[in-house]
Formats: sequence, structure tokens, C-alpha cells
Amino acid sequence: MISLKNSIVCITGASSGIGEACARAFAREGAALLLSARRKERVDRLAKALQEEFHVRTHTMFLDVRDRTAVDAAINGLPQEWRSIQVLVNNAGLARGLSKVHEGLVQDWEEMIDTNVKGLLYVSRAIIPGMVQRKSGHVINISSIAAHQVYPNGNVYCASKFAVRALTEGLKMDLLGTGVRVCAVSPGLVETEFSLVRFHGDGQRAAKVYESMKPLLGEDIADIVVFCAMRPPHVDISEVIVMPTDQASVHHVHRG
Ligand code: NDP
Ligand code: 8X3
Repeated sequence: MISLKNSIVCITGASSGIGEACARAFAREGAALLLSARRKERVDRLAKALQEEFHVRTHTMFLDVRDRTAVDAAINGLPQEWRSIQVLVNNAGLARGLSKVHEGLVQDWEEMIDTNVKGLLYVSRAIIPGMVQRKSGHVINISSIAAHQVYPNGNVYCASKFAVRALTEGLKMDLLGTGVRVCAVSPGLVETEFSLVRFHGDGQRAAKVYESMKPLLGEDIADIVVFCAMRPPHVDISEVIVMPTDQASVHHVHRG
């Protein structure tokens, strides 16, 4: 097991859900936290709370991962003491809508592809060269069981997560011999703001996704992310697929 104390951990989408829980879990290990999202006020509040509770260093950024120029500027403009990023958690992502392709909203598709695929690539492209140069680093992509199984009306979201899976595998090959590790954590149902975002703020519809079953929580995923990050340098967990006990596949959920 390695210590993460004072290691710089960069988490995208830290304003909510899994990203926020990862920030807390890494803070518990004493990591220095580089936190970003579009809702910067939430990230600032989180950073302040973690500083007070765990006495860790934090740096926050407004970041829309879809904006390539802004991503480059944010990473290249980091203060010197925040440049040696050891762990990148590519977490920022979302689903929009649940419709058949021939009835879907093009702007929903664009938002998913721009965030989940292109955004992940932009952030990775900006951060990984430093890891390669230092011969050390760890990229942890938050993927999904939707990267393995397609469900009705999940078309574009699933395609975006299949892409994350392909990019994770490709990156592992690209980084072979550099000392940089690559991992995907692929959850099933996790109760976060994910469904609220998917259904454009319809809370009742979002609540139904987790009705009469016990979903995973952001903390459950964060535990796994930190476990992966703390393995010895020669151990690279390729992927962890994790589902609630009440879920067997994207098609099978036990509702008691
Ligand atoms: P949340 O909606 O709670 O969190 C999503 C996070 O992504 C927010 O912090 C949001 O921040 C950020 N985000 C979205 N778009 C952008 C953007 N353009 N630029 C920067 N940040 C952005 O959902 P989850 O925590 O559940 O989702 C986190 C990841 O986990 C996603 O990649 C999702 O696909 C994946 N996942 C979720 C599962 C689930 O069941 N919940 C299961 C499997 C995978 P802000 O809006 O402030 O920018
Ligand atoms: C989120 C899990 O099954 O709702 O990636 O697509 S699912």
C-alpha cells in the first residue's frame, strides 16, 4: 500500500455525487486536492470543509471540461506547487434524457459526448504529459456498467461510456513502460444527482430509479477509487465493476 499523504489528486466534477465523495475519501488519506466543476461555489464550500476537517491543502477551479481552451489554460496556468498531479480522477460526466435515437434530442447527445468523451480526453491530454515526464501517475476513469451493457433508450449515454472503456484500454497500452497507471471504476446504480440531471430536474422521475432497492452511494465508489490509488506502484487494477447487491445487470434490479 502506498501513502497518498500530500500527493496531488485532481478530481473533475467534484461538486456532487461520486466526485465529491472521492474528494472526501482522498482528504481522509491526507492528499492535496485539486477540485473542479462548473458549480465552483459548491467546490469552494467542499474544499473549505475538507481543509477544516482533515487539514489538507486544496485548490479549486471553475472548469467546464467541454471547453478545450479553458481546460488547457486551467492546467497550464496552475501554480507551480499544484503542477505535479499524481492521481487524476476523470469523473465529470452525465446522462441527458432516456429516449429512442429517432426521438432523441440532439443537444442531449452533444452534451453527453462533449462531456463524457471529449471532456475526459481534453483533461487527460493536458495532465498526462506531466505524469509521463515524471514517470509516475495514475489515471482513474469513472466509467459505468453502461460501458459493458446497453439498455433500452440508453443508446448515446451507453455509447459514451463504451468509449470511456475503449479509451481506458487504449491509454493503458499507450502508457505501457512509462510507470503511469490506468484504471476504470465502473459502477451500477449509484444514488447521486445523476438521475435528476438525466431527467432535466424531474425529481419524481429521478427518485423512481432508486425506488424500493438499495443503491450504491458515492462513498462506496470513492472507497474503491482510493483503494485502487493506494496499491503499490507495480500493481495496476485495470477495472472494477461494482453493483448494488440489489442489481445483477443493467436489466435486472431487485425491488423489494
Ligand atoms: P452527479 O450529477 O452527482 O455528478 C456529476 C458531476 O459531474 C458534477 O460534479 C458535475 O458538476 C460534473 N459535470 C457535469 N458536466 C460537467 C462539465 N461539462 N464540466 C465539468 N464538470 C461537469 O452524478 P454522479 O456523481 O453519479 O456522476 C459522476 C460520474 O459517475 C459520471 O461520469 C457518471 O457517468 C458516472 N456514473 C454514475 C453512475 C450513477 O448511477 N450515478 C453509475 C456509473 C457511472 P457541475 O454540474 O457543477 O459542473
Ligand atoms: C450510470 C448507470 O445504469 O444508469 O452509468 O446507466 S446506468
